[in-house]
Amino acid sequence: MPDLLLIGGATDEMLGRMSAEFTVHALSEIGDLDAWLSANGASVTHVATNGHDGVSPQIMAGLPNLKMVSCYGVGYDAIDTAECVRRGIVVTHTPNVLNEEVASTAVLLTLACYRELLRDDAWVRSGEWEAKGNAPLTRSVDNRTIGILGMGRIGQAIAEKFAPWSPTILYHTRSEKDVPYQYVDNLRDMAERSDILICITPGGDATRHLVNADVIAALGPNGTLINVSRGSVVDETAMISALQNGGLGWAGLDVFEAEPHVPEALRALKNVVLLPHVGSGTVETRAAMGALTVDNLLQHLSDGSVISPVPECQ
Ligand code: NAP
Ligand code: 8YV
Repeated sequence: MPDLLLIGGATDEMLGRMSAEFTVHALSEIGDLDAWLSANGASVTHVATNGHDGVSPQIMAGLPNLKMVSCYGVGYDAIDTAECVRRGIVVTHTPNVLNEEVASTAVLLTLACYRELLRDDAWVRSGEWEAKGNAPLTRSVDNRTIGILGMGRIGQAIAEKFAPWSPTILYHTRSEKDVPYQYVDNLRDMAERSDILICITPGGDATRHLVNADVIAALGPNGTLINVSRGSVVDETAMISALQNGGLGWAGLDVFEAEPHVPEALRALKNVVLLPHVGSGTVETRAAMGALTVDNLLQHLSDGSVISPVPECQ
């Protein structure tokens, strides 16, 4: 059977299907990686990885006959696709099957910020309700202006998911899309016009710190920043200082610049809701992502084609 290197975890279902067709080598069980790559690297033709771990330069270099990388996740900024294209390695990912889940996470974070979910939960648990009476009022999410940075598969799902709250939807991307929302060609202008700014672009160099101190200042003291894209899209240092000094009202964050490290200064703030990168993290959606990850591997093995290549490999 051909050899597959598994980077990161996999569900039992994924492992079962992969093991039926490949000899699976789990990176987590390899002690001396250099020695292992020298002894076995040449026989590995397939890699299964995820959006966090990607494929390190050491592993890329140690697998001279690699033919395919299947990524469990739609974001693939941790994979050097330019190098894969140069070497003729096909890269696949898992678009679409997670759109609705990540959109739900964006709505969840927005509602949690606006309705002070964490503060009010603590109000009940701590006994403040009995001791001090009713909790202070919160703000309504209804009829807000929502600026969406990134209007691809998930951005569109987010816009649709917010419909019951009757928002005005603006969006910013590099090129205008055929969608029923208002395009704003300047991100700072969009932030200035928005109550809520939601980030849902890919990560990587092209989007690094798009949301900088200037954009955050434009969103302002009554603004809410939601990030479900990649931590690198937001200047975390600028965001933290704005949240500390009242320059930015609230933030709902699923992603961080140096995951899983989250700065203590951010953890200490009351005006943030923090999630451990679980935008797609439900049993149902992860099963669909896992199925597509393995379907891509098995199809490539059977006839050399794949179902969902990344754009660079199409
Ligand atoms: P997609 O369909 O490719 O959409 C990406 C959007 O971003 C496009 O509208 C694109 O438009 C825009 N964009 C790209 N570069 C930009 C730039 N420099 N400035 C402004 N806009 C830019 O991708 P998707 O499927 O919606 O996924 C988006 C990202 O969400 C993924 O890559 C991943 O990083 C993240 N994600 C996070 C989670 C989570 O668990 N939190 C889960 C899934 C996905 P233009 O090309 O016209 O600019
Ligand atoms: C996953 C994601 O958490 O798809 C993505 O881009 O960020 C998430 O769905 C991740 O990729 C799984 O490792």
